[in-house]
Amino acid sequence: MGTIDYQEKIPNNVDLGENRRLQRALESWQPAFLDWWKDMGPKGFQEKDVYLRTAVNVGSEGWANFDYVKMPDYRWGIFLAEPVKDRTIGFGEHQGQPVWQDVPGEHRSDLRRLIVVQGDTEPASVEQQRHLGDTAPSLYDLRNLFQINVEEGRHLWAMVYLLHAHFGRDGRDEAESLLERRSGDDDKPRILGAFNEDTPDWLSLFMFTYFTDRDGRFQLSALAESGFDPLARTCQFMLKEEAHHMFVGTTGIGRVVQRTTELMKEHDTDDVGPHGGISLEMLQRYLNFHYSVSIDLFGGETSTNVANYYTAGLKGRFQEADRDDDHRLESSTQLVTEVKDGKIVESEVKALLALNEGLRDDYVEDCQKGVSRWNRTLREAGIDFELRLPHRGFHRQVGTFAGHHVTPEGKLVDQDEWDANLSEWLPTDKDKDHVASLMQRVHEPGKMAGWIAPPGAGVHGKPLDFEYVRL
Ligand code: BYC
Repeated sequence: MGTIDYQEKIPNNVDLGENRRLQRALESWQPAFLDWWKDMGPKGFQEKDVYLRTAVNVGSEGWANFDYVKMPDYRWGIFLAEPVKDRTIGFGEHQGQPVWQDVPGEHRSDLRRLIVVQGDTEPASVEQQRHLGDTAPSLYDLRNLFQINVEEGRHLWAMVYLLHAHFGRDGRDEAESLLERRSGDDDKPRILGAFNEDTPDWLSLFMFTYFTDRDGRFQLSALAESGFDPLARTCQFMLKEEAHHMFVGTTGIGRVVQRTTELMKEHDTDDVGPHGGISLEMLQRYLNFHYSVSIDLFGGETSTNVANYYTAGLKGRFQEADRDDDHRLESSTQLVTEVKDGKIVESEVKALLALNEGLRDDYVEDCQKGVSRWNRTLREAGIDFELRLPHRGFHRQVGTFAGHHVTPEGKLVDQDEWDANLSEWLPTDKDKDHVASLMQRVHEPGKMAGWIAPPGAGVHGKPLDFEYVRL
């Protein structure tokens, strides 16, 4: 496995040097990317040394090299997982045929759309998180934030490479637009809903990395099955980095739960707010919000778009190869939950149309694992409270539930009942003010803010009081 040449302007394992036209296109995009990073990347800290992981090759040894780097000097490279010899398309009407190394003309616009939607989320998340460095609860957390940010930047590079290498002029235009849209902007917002929401505090960041990055895991896994091999291989490598982002979410929320239980016991109260903590009820409201905007990211319960993507061999299912069926789904059906005539019902639909819902099912099951783990912490502390994923119809903006009011327990209610209970279900202004009041920066190595417990271990075998960012 070749080590990436770090003297090159754009480190890569795609033989960029052999393709002068492509190299020039990417080199001309690079300054625009750096300008965007300067304007929209992490605010402050750009001149500081951060203990970061950088990919130097895609092998098991080389993809995680740790050292101090200043963020603007991070080498955003283009890395595809190693090709699988004689790989064939695993599903849809082209099943069994060799994978494509070039974009098939008839699937060009669908593929471009999928790549653009994926690419758009990456800079969006960096924009959403850009102010969080100011209020990091520890140096360890600050470093993790920056690790995520540089890697989301690299994931943008990954999609821009595909656009430049395979979509000609249109691809170059799309790559420019990826740097022009802005999270939350009224005139030129990011494409998907969750990526226009605020991430104003670290509780939101942990929820985002638990729930929204996990959508990334499932979407990338579905694209990693693609018959368009460069997309599949790109996503396979991105998934390795994605695991760390979800780890930050899982352990971040776990540490908040831990600290809350300590404060509850110490002060013999559920109301830990006055003691500098985040109550379990408040945590549940944040969870309800982030879960609901994240399950919206899977699209409608039934979708002809997704049926077309699947049949064409562009986007598969999570762990497609492990599924014991015909991988064409032309005659199978599936039950989906829908709102019909004012009721929540199960309807049988063609399985092909229900693939978004199928991916959402896999996602929901995975989300539950962390929730169960946090509940174990509560049980072990003798606390009679369970965190829960709300019903999937709760607070939805996309699909069958949009425009309906569904309680976290799954009951359809009218506007009045919804309004009367909203402050129990979603973060209130008071909650947000309280969480904001806790966000005080802690920059002394090894020290933690009072609302969160320390992590179980440091990064890459380093101790907790290691100077993860040299301030
Ligand atoms: N917000 O036919 P439908 C990540 C649109 S996260 C706004 O049901 P489809 C990351 C939809 O585009 C992973 N609009 O949708 C995480 C369609 O519009 P058009 C990102 C939405 O096409 C953290 C219309 O509504 N990757 O990597 O079946 C940090 C009809 O909908 C939304 C991908 O998403 C929404 N939530 O499925 C950093 C993979 N949902 O076409 C990174 C690529 C739907 O009528 N994308 N719409 O104009 C896809 O596979 C699909 O585009 C979607 C939508 C699953 C998103």
